[in-house]
Amino acid sequence: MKLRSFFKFALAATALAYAAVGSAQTYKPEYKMSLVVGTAFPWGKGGEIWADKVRERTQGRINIKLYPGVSLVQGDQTREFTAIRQGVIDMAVGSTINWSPQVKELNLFSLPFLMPDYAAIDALTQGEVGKQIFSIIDKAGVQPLAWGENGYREITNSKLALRKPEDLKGLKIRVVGSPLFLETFTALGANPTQMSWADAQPALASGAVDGQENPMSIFTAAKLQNVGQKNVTMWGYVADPLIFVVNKEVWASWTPADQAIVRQAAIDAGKEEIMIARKGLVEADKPLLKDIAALGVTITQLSAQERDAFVKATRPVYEKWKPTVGADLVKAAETAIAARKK
Ligand code: X2X
Repeated sequence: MKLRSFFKFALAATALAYAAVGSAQTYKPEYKMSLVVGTAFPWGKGGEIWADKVRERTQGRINIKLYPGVSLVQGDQTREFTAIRQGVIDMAVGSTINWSPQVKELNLFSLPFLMPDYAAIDALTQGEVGKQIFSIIDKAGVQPLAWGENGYREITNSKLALRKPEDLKGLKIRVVGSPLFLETFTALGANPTQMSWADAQPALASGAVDGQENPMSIFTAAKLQNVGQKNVTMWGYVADPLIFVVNKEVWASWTPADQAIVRQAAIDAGKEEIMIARKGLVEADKPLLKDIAALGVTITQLSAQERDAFVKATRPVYEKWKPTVGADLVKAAETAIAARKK
């Protein structure tokens, strides 16, 4: 080898070595995944499934640690989205409700009685509306990858079996951190109070609040019957999807091949998580409700007419929030739901 070509070779080799080291250094030894609840819940389980698949399929190149209880933002779930964008959190499986203070379009799923059944949720998340929402999240500075599900949020309380809006009068109900929830429960005549999930459980236990609304999978895993929640009314007024996301800088630091692995793992985990979240609620005899009733909980099913009274009472809130969510987006959602395969 001539001296000049030797130098050229050495230079190229050095550059290559630097490039290799450089890209290796952009991979962190561990990535932090934020979740509101742990692996005893379908939601936390979904996060675990995602992390396991990624670790396996990348041969450990991407190693994820779970942080349930939104501990990376000291339990304040309404700050989670900002923390993901800023890089305090590397990735998350988050509820549309908790991110709606920053991404107002996510209030779509919290419009009372928008989605009458599971097919309606799927019509949104698996269709054009889902794509639009992902592009909005992307523009808001976070990389969206897949959908999961927390579930239909049923109303529970310690006082009585609710059958009509008037039954809510004066009941102190804990709600999550979007103003839409305060307005919905105020319209129903209840006395809503906003607090984090971490604060909700002691507040229910002490009787500081009478009731709350959450999916039945949350009810069972958190054992809400032990904090006075002896009455459940199945009204299916709102369901919150979950979204699997990654911080943008973290996303950009991965090779395209690893990005594809993480995305596919999120899609696979999301599908599994949705099945776990719906387990016991989609079968004809709804075994999960039987299990809950066996714990001494009264489960109230509303007739179509009874449910309609709740729909009517909350309709002004739905109308009021339309422009905030985006009139076109709401219209697209209503159209997709009307056209759904049941
Ligand atoms: O706080 C709640 O109610 C919960 C756990 O369902 C959410 O994080 C939206």
